[in-house]
Amino acid sequence: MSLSVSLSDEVADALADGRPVVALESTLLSHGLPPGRNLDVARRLERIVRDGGAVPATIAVLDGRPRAGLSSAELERVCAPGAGMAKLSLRDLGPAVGLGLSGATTVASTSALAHAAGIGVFATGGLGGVHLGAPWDVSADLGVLAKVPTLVVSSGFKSVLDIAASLEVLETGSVPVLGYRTDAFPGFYLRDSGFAAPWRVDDPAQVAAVVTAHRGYSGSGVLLANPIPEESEMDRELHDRLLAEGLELLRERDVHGKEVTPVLLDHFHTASGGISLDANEALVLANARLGAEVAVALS
Ligand code: PSU
Ligand code: MN
Repeated sequence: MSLSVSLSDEVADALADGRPVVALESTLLSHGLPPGRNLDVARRLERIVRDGGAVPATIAVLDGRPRAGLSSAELERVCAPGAGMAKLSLRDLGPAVGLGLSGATTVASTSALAHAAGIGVFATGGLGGVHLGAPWDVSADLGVLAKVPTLVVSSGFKSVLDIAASLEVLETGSVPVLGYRTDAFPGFYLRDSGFAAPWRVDDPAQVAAVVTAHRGYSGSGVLLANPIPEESEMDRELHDRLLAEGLELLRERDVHGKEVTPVLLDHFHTASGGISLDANEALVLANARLGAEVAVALS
């Protein structure tokens, strides 16, 4: 895959020196979190990566140019309400670049751009997967994990998805799935999705050893599944009620395609009075911290 990516000086220098770098995505900022909250999360994500001894590389497409490592003003632009940032999965990069447009990158496109830039570790919130009640709606995140050798740190799949089916697709794609300090596969807002994690690792050195070994056998990515911090986990009953309402809302409003995930997340955030927003923020920050630890262990 040859995708050209413009690197900030800081990211370019770190990569040239072999210092640890962690990629961060922009769709969770522009489409997953409300304006006002998203910029603060974006800055805290970068700070937590730095505190962990790595360089953050937030990825987005600005004016037709994929970028890794954004300035403060560029981060503001990505998070600004009404900035017209499209949601760009991997298939949308060609059109956005060819037509000179701007947009935020999903797990799929961020993984691919990170790899093209030479960045091996990427931290996000929750992956896209197979949708509940719509088994033909399969996020491109899964196919890209099977093809691109990036280590993705997430809290599993977003809990609004069909977890069993999504895990099966990762098995088909030969993607190792590692539970971090847990035997249970995490469920985004919940620590336990109800499914087992295929493997367990207990520290960043073990993750680094697995990733290094895996690269000797396969060109696929690795999923490191980190459960939401205990104190931030959502109440399961509240979660299940919001999910049922959200799915009903999709039917009523006839929502399809790439709008499904943002509409569901927005329903959680508004109907929970911000509880799910605090949970989302806590889990993304925890994943960025773990991403930095693993990037340090790999470097
Ligand atoms: N993690 C979050 N919030 C998000 C996402 C991840 O905490 O909004 C985004 C990611 O960019 C992921 C996308 O790739 O949701 C999945 O969208 P879809 O289901 O349409 O593929
Ligand atoms: Mn979809």
